[in-house]
Amino acid sequence: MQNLQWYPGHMAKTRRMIEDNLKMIDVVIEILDARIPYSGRNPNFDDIIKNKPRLLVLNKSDLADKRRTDMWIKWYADRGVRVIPISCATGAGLNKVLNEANALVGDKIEREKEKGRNRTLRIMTVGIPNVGKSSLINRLLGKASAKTGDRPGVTRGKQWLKIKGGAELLDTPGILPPKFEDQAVAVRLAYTGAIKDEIMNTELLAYSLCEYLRDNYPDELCARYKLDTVAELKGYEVLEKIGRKRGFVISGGEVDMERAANTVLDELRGAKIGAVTLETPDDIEE
Ligand SMILES: Nc1nc2c(ncn2[C@@H]2O[C@H](COP(=O)(O)OP(=O)(O)OP(=O)(O)O)[C@@H](O)[C@H]2O)c(=O)[nH]1
Ligand SMILES: [Mg+2]
Repeated sequence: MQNLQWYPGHMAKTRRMIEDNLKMIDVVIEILDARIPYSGRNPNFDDIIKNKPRLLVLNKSDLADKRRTDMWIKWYADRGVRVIPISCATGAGLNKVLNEANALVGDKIEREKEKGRNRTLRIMTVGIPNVGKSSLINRLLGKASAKTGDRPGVTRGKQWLKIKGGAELLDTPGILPPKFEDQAVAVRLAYTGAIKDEIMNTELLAYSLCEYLRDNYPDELCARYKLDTVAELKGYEVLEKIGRKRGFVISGGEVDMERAANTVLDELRGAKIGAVTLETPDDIEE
C-alpha cells in the first residue's frame, strides 16, 4: 500500500489555536466518524486537550453498520469511555449532546455566577477533517451558520458561535496526526474522505477497499454492482468488473480503472453501497 506521511502547515497552526483557546473552554466534544471509530481518533488530542472534560461522539451513524456501532460502543465502554452515537443528517442522538456536555461540566458555571462572573457554557468541537464538526455546531444552533462541505478542509481558522440564551460554541478546522504508525489507519481515513484524494493513489485505494468489501460486505457489494460473486477475486479484478458493468470502457475495450475507482469511493462515502463500517475491534487488535 502507498505510504502516507505528511503534515500540512495549517494543521500545526490549528493545534496552536486549540491550545491557546482551551483555557476558555468548559468541555470539548471530540467527533469521530462512526465508520472508523478507532482509526478516526487523532491520538494527539490526548496531549492537546489533557484533563479538560471531553465528550466523544460517533457522528454519521446513519452511514455506519448499526451492529458494528454497537460493538464499538461496548469496546469503548469496556475501557471506561462513553461514546454517544449521533447523526447530524437525521438528528439522532443530538438531544443527548448538550445534556451530557452540561453534566460533564457540573456546577462550575453556577459557582462562577455566585462569584459574580456571569457567563454561559463554552464548548469546542475537535476532530479530524470532514467528520461533521461544523455540522454538529449548526445542529446545536438550530441553523446553518458554520460552513460545511463534503470534502476535508472546509473550516479555516476559528469560529465562535452562540446559541441564543445558551452555550457558546467554538468550531475548529480538522487536524490529522503528523504521521501514521500504521498505514492501515491512514488508508481507512482516506476511504471516508478525511484525507484529500489529490494526494492519494485512488486506484490503489479502491483496490484495497474492494478487498475489504469482498471480505466484510460481499452481499452489499454484489447487489450494488450486480455481480454474481466476488469471493475468489482480487481487488483490481473486482474493480474491473464494476467498471465493465458501468460501461466505463476506453479504447481497446479496456476498463477505465480511474473512473471505476472514483465511482466506488464516491458511492462508499455516499453510503450507496450500504451502511458500512470499515473496521471492527477485531481488525485493530490483530
Ligand atoms: N450522512 C451524514 N452526513 C453528514 C453527517 N454530518 C455531517 N455530514 C456531512 O459530512 C460533510 C462534512 O461535514 P462538515 O460539518 O463540513 O465537517 P467538518 O468536520 O466541519 O469538516 P472540516 O471543517 O473540513 O474539517 C458534509 O457534507 C456534511 O453534510 C451525518 O451525521 N450524516
Ligand atoms: Mg468544518
